[in-house]
Amino acid sequence: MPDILEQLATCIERGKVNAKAPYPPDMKGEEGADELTKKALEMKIPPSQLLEQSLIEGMGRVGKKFSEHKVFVPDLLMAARAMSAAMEHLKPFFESGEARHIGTFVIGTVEGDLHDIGKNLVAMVMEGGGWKVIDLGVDVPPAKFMEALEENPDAVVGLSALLTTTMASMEKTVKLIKENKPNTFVIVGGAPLTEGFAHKIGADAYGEDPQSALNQLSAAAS
Ligand code: B1M
Repeated sequence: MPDILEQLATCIERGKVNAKAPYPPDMKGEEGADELTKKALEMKIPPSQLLEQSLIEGMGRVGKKFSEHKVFVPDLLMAARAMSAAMEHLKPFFESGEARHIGTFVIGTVEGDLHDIGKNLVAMVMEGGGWKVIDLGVDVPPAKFMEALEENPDAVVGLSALLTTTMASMEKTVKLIKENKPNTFVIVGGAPLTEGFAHKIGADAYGEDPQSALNQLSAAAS
């Protein structure tokens, strides 16, 4: 792998956004995801290689450490920022079709629930994993998920719930999706959930954390 790809993967993993960014302190003054992505594109490294070997690789490393409780929410947020800085340079290639997303992921926090921190982390890690993310926000009624599926028929759906009371709206949402689009892959997650609950309500998968959601969806897509 060219050195620049490994350097860029490290910037994503460590959350080094650009040369001016003071974080992380041990990388102060070094080039970050912003400059290195630009340089790699100038070196004619294909955007898809950049995406897979640097951006997805870096986010994968930090996501795995998060699952293992070796890093925490702020580390994941900084990694996502570095990822966004890199993605700004890759956007034109996605728009032209030169680079492709793995698939489309529609995510939202279910109706009645306003918690979005975990949902946002899942969205960031999925984006970092090469998925196009459509984030419907919080307090999303079941019908709004269906609307998103009408517009993106091949999308997979992620539902988040943080309240025991809103687990019921999660069940309602899964039911509506499965009744109307039985082939849609649905993954659910959130602190009060269990794998058993996910299966009971008819979801296809339970994501314990963002990385586990990414791994399961990427496996289902391949
Ligand atoms: Co609320 N709240 N809250 N709250 N809040 C909890 C969840 C609670 C456990 C606190 C408590 O009582 N100890 C409790 C729920 C009890 C229950 O039902 N079992 C609770 C309550 C009761 C409430 C209110 C009802 C309080 C009130 O008004 N009386 C109210 C409800 C409002 C509503 O939603 N309608 C309420 C409001 C709020 C705030 C608005 C103040 C704020 C939310 C701000 C926001 O999200 N923008 C808030 C917060 C911050 C919390 C706590 C403190 C933190 C939640 C959080 O962000 N955790 C929480 C207590 C706690 O957890 N210590 C609490 C960090 C986040 C990274 O973790 O969301 O679990 P989490 O996401 C994880 C995984 O679950 C997973 O990945 C993430 C990363 O590992 N994951 C997925 C999540 N979604 C996934 C989807 C996937 C896969 C994985 O696939 C699709």
